[in-house]
Amino acid sequence: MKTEDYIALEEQYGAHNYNPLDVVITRGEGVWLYDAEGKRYLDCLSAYSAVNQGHVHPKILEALQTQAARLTLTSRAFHNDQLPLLYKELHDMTGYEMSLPMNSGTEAVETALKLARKWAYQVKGVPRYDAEIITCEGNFHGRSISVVTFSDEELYRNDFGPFTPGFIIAPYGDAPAIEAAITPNTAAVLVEPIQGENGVILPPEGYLQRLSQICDQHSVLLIADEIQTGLGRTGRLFASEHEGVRPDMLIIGKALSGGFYPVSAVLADKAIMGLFTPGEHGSTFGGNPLGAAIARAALQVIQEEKLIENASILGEYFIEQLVEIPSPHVKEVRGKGLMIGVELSPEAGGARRFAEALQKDGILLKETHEHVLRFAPPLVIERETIDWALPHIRRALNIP
Ligand code: IF1
Repeated sequence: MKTEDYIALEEQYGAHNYNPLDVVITRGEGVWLYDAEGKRYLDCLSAYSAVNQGHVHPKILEALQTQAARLTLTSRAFHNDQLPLLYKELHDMTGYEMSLPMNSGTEAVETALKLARKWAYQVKGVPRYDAEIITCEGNFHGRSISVVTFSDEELYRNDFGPFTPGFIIAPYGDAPAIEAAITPNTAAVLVEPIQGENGVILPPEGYLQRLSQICDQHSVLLIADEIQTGLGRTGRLFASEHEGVRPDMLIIGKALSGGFYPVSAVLADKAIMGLFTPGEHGSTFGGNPLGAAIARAALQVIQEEKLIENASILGEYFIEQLVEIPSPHVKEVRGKGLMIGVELSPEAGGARRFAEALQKDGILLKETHEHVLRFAPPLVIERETIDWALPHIRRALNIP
């Protein structure tokens, strides 16, 4: 079958909840993707940072194959021999005393919201059910009805009401605005250290630190959604570390499985995580042995192949090189590590056509919020590959 044949099937039989580029990917290896005609592309999206370890990483594949041949799912009615090891390895790697495994990032976000509300009632003494959670303008935390409740992107909310009460939206990057939104009923502040979907928006220096101080002063939990920024993407294990902040709850997903399987988790210390009692929360696949074995291998790859350092060094290099590219269309280049956004001016006519120009030159990425090209290759990328890409990016950024 050819590209157009696959696309025709999708057009006829699939829900149209996405508008993908006209490319059909059939194979991935490291930073490279191959389409139905065998054309090679540099992946600069990494499945929104789920493939930090590179496509089909052999060590993670081996862990999947070995575990899948032994045991995939038992339900949490019984223990299994992989989850306890993942718990311990997450503790050793992140320093958090406990974790709760889920599947999608949205489920982990919902888990953190439930836990924050429980903490508000049982520890802070907020009257039931008056707990409030403050979120930020421009946020993206997933697609469930409660989570899109606090999105300010109409596209994500349209026709999905009625919505869930108890959420407040405050400007992003503005710590005093968060403090002003705090009431005696505030349970938590939920924040992305860098807003990915909103166009790789970095808050002002010291923002997270200020947020952490404000939360401590007002007995409010700080929850960091590091589903996209975490696990090396910004050149540190967690983006929160750039400011020396240790959130009360930290949410991870995506690269936790290296893109092989949906695995997410909420990290917290016992004083918070210990509030969950048996039966109060869970999911069929949450903590299953196959996902746990895959996550263990995915975390080992990040450490053994020094992907965090690579993201830091090559992210700095990539940004420096992108800043040097002369282009009438570029308004700003910004990012941290290998989480990079190139914002185009409104006169450039939208980032989609530049993404299509890059696709022709063998580079795949996604525009976001109309005017931003997001460059987020797998963290295994090498300098030579960036050097290969730069002339193509220069050409694409100079189309008329
Ligand atoms: C889509 C966006 C990115 C996330 C953060 C939670 C989740 C995500 C910071 C939920 C998921 C994905 C979802 C996917 C596209 C992609 C995305 F464009 F939607 F916003 F990355 F920016 N927190 N992001 O980035 O995790 O339930 O998806 O596992 O929905 O189109 P999930």
